[in-house]
Amino acid sequence: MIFTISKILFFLPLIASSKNLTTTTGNSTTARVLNVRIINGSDAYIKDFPYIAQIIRLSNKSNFCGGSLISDKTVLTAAHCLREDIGKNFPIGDIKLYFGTDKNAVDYPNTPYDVEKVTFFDTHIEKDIALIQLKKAVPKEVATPIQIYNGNINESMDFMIAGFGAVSLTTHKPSDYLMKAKVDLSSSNYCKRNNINWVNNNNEVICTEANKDISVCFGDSGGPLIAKINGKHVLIGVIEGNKSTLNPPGPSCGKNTVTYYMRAKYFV
Ligand SMILES: *[C@@H]1O[C@H](CO)[C@@H](O)[C@H](O)[C@H]1NC(C)=O
Ligand SMILES: *[C@@H]1O[C@H](CO)[C@@H](O)[C@H](O)[C@H]1NC(C)=O
Ligand SMILES: *[C@@H]1O[C@H](CO)[C@@H](O)[C@H](O)[C@H]1NC(C)=O
Ligand SMILES: *[C@@H]1O[C@H](CO)[C@@H](O)[C@H](O)[C@H]1NC(C)=O
Ligand SMILES: *[C@@H]1O[C@H](CO)[C@@H](O)[C@H](O)[C@H]1NC(C)=O
Ligand SMILES: CC(=O)N[C@H]1CO[C@H](CO)[C@@H](O)[C@@H]1O
Repeated sequence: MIFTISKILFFLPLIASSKNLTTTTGNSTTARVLNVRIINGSDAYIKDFPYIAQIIRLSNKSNFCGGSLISDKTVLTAAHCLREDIGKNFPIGDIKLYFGTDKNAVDYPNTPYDVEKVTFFDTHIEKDIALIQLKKAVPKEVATPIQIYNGNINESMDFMIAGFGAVSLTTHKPSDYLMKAKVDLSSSNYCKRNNINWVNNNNEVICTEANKDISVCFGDSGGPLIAKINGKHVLIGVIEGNKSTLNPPGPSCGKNTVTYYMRAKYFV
């Protein structure tokens, strides 16, 4: 099931549907090889994305959203991962975070981390970015934080997204394994047309478009938009939502879509 359109969002958030826990079979080696139905992304390994957080809601056993560890006790994610609407937060006790694994923690749970508090950044308009303070620190052996990039960004940089997002256009099921895909910054008319909050890519909202047939809308909401600078990952933004560029609208994932992100440096 896909989340309904939030009042302020002009596109559909990338929240993953819940998974049927009883239907997962096989061992990880076998499953990993077979799990190649992702929308043109590729397998990602935890050693390359050691800051990845999985956000799971206990009440509906759903790998709901992604996030990025930015200090040993702090995770950056999307606001719509933590609330239905302004003032209607999901209960903190219902949210658990998992680190240090590229397997979907719904099926392969390791140590859960509890939420101490959440912080939002709304001003006169709603901002789809939030911080989670954890009750206890994540040890270095489990996960290492990613640094937020403070410089300007441009189209010649290498950008990537990673997450456990939907694995096909027809099912909204999350992936069993962490996946990644390259994305390209865009400043096309579609970026403005689909989101009035987009100004340019060195502002609060960033826009990317599908590179050829590679899906740009592949990660869960809340997950990272990463740049690779001199081989090192830096955090640029938080995955917010995707939208079809076709008229009438086609699928909002894969070809002919734009994806929006909230730029981390303006908030943290
Ligand atoms: C999980 O439950 C909440 C209500 O507590 C609901 O808003 C949300 O859509 C559910 N998610 C899924 C994937 O079922
Ligand atoms: C979930 O699993 C149960 C038991 O195998 C099955 O009856 C049900 O149809 C499944 N539901 C979905 C949505 O796959
Ligand atoms: C698990 O994977 C191993 C190694 O590939 C294989 O030998 C074994 O048969 C698999 N077990 C199951 C239950 O699929
Ligand atoms: C793009 O940004 C990178 C990293 O800051 C910088 O090295 C490069 O010179 C910039 N390129 C352009 C065309 O501005
Ligand atoms: C995935 O890539 C293939 C081959 O380039 C393309 O035909 C297909 O449309 C792509 N899938 C999506 C959902 O964009
Ligand atoms: C990967 C992903 O979650 N893509 C989503 C983009 O938005 C549409 C509309 O909500 C979903 O159908 C896709 O699953």
